[in-house]
Amino acid sequence: DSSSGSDSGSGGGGKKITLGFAQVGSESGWRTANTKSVKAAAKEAGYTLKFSDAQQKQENQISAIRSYIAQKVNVIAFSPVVVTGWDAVLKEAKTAKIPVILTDRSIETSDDSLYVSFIGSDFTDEGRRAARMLEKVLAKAGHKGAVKIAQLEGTTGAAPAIERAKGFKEVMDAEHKDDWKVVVSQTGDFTRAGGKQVMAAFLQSNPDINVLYAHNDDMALGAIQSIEAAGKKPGKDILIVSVDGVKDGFVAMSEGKINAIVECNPLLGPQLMDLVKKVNDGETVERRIKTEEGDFMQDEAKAALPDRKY
Ligand code: GYE
Repeated sequence: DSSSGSDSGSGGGGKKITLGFAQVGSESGWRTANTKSVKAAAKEAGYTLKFSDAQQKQENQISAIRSYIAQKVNVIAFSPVVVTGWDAVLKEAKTAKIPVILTDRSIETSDDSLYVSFIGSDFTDEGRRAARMLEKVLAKAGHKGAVKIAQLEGTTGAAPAIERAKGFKEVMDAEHKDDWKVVVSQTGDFTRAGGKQVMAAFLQSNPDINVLYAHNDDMALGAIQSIEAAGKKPGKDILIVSVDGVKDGFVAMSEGKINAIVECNPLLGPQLMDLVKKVNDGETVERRIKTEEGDFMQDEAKAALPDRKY
């Protein structure tokens, strides 16, 4: 290929790039699609990919990153399960001169030099968009009176859980203080099983809930099972807004069981591989790369379903 002849040691050039990718886990449909996208794009780009699944445990991700450092990969990318506690291992990567890219989720650190770029969605904005979708859903349902919201939070300490709650609350506090109230809020760990279990408990303690805001589709799908088991109609007795837009979410929406979905795109692979190449070549890259997304109401679900890519 045309890039040959520029081999400059570990800097890349004609050499095959080795990328170490430390994935969060396989907790949701979103994650499955994200993993597929990363693997396919690495293959397409001709990189050697070292991939690990941390099963939603930070200590597993830290060991995976350490092993990538020991193996002297060219670039490390990872999707941090929680926001805090990364400085030590990222300093080790820095000392070893291995650039780190954050994908999907962000971290909290006082040292900005510990990663070169962060590619992924704006979760606070997704929270705001979820509140805006709820406004539309309530108007469409002709809902009158108190809005008693149950919130299924994502993994405790994870950026999407913190920020999706924050963005939603921002709109609620600013514009709906008198009529909306989050009456129960708990983590369902972004899983179907978690959503099902926590929703069952919510319905026991607060049988008058009339809205569910779920931080992802999988928890909404689990919750739907508990709502039905309690003899209620999801999408009618309990209006549901969730985030992601995975296929199963769209199916439930086309069946009238979810009222609106805020899209969060997991197909980050191709953009990530471009970024890896630039970083490996020593180019300066954008510090923050945001993904473009849409919002969907129930009446758009059927038409959109055949075109869903994940
Ligand atoms: O929304 C959820 C997944 O970090 C954006 O993680 C991601 C979230 C996604 O488990 O389904």
